[in-house]
Amino acid sequence: MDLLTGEMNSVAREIDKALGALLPPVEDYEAEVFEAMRYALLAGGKRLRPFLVLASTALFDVPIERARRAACALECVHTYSLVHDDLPCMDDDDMRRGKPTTHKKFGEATAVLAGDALLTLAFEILSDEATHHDPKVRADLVLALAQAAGAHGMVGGQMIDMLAETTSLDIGAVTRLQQMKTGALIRFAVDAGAIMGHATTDQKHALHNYAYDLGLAFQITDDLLDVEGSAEELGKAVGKDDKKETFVSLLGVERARMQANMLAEQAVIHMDHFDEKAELLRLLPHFVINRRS
Ligand code: GRG
Repeated sequence: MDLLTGEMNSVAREIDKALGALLPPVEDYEAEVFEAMRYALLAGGKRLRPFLVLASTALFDVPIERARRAACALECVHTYSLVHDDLPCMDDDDMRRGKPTTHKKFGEATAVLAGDALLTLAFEILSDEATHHDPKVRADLVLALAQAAGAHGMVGGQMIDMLAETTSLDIGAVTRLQQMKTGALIRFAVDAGAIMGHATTDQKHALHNYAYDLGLAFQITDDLLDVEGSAEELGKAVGKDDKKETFVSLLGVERARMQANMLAEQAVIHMDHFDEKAELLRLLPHFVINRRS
């Protein structure tokens, strides 16, 4: 197993354990929603965003127990977005991470509540003193995640995505939509490193540019997988995007793949600002564009 795969597997195990401990135990009258949160959050997943938080905080030697909490908060928001995105009123999906979607298993109302509770749990984790002793750092993390997840970030991107079903978007609009819908949380991952590590302005810019290119490369690959991947490998339905413009519908398969490769190479170059501590961040873009799930 190569260095990156080994590290990603080990981060996934570590994050699963930490998330399990942060979730409320399944008891009392509200047990059903606790169980749905657990079901959605501990259903597998690549844990790519937590990995990015840990890799970017490691650049600044942030203590791992603090970094892990920020990583878990981000995964809670990501999982909430998947739970809500799968609902019948949005993408109406039956499978996610190789298992029935949360609303298929627990019903729509409980899935909505589980998503809401995961979103709010993220901010509870970040604002707890255990995440950082300095209240300014905690407030900066909360602000950055709220901005990434909210109306000018992921939620806004999802709104434009819904519009894309009835309106034809050009490449600029699709890029903006994806930078909001998928890119904003990826940017938060590296922002968390910069905030907790008190990065310099140059370091912040380098990390931001890295996340911008990585996020787009990730999304182009997602669009390619929607066309070329299999439901077995992806653990979810494929061909869901055939009614709206995507990078693949606008650029074609070959140009989309070339664009993803170019973005991945560019992302690696942004890491020239850092020493050997950025090795995992240098390896990640290659993984992102070659993934099969
Ligand atoms: C409902 C507010 C709200 C937002 C939903 C992110 C999103 C917005 C919807 C997800 C739909 C989707 C499939 C987007 C494409 C990119 C993406 C986020 C893929 C899933 O992320 P992975 O591949 O998933 O990291 P795992 O399961 O590995 O965590």
